[in-house]
Amino acid sequence: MENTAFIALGSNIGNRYDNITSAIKLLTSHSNIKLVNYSSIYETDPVGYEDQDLFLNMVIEIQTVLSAMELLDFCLKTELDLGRKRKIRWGPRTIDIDILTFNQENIETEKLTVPHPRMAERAFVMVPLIEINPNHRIPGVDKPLNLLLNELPDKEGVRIWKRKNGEDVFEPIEN
Ligand code: A4P
Ligand code: MG
Repeated sequence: MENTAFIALGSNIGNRYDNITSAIKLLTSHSNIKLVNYSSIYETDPVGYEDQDLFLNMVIEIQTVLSAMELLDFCLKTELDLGRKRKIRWGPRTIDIDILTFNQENIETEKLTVPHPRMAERAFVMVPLIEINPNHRIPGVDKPLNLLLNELPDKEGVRIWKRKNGEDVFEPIEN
């Protein structure tokens, strides 16, 4: 699987933990997507629009033979699968799946922008990303991730919710 992608997951409607872990299960059920690393789950204050519930956010690292566009399509399909499942009860926005980086590529099409244009401004992305790969490079951004995070105003709004390694261990997929 020659391509490495970092993917951000977020949910603030319904059973957030269920939405996030179901998304990971669905994504990695694809025979051409392999989960190689995942962060803890963080509970985060909403950014952008205020009047909504707290999010759960995390970042996963995958390897894939899919192209970036094929990966996006599968992410969108997964969003739809999960959104549809809960549409009646919870409304359509149960899960957000964003491709943060795809190898070290810069991609700019109508459907896909990689690296994700807002990732470096968002503590809810940077904190879990740094947890799994502190040396990760965002193409086009020279600063190390921890220096970027230091400059962000909303980092207090990101709190550990379920630790990857600790008493509160969780397994997003069963092997
Ligand atoms: N698209 C383009 N580039 C990408 C990419 N790199 N990854 C296109 C994924 N999709 C990408 O996405 C709309 C379209 O973006 C897709 O059809 C795809 O072709 P969307 O997820 O339906 O729309 P959106 O959620 O309004 O946009 P986006 O950019 O995902 O939203 P944001 O900016 O990520 O904001 N606060 C907290 N604490 N935690 C959160 O997770 N999330 C948001 C969503 C706001 N505030 C938040 C959080
Ligand atoms: Mg999105």
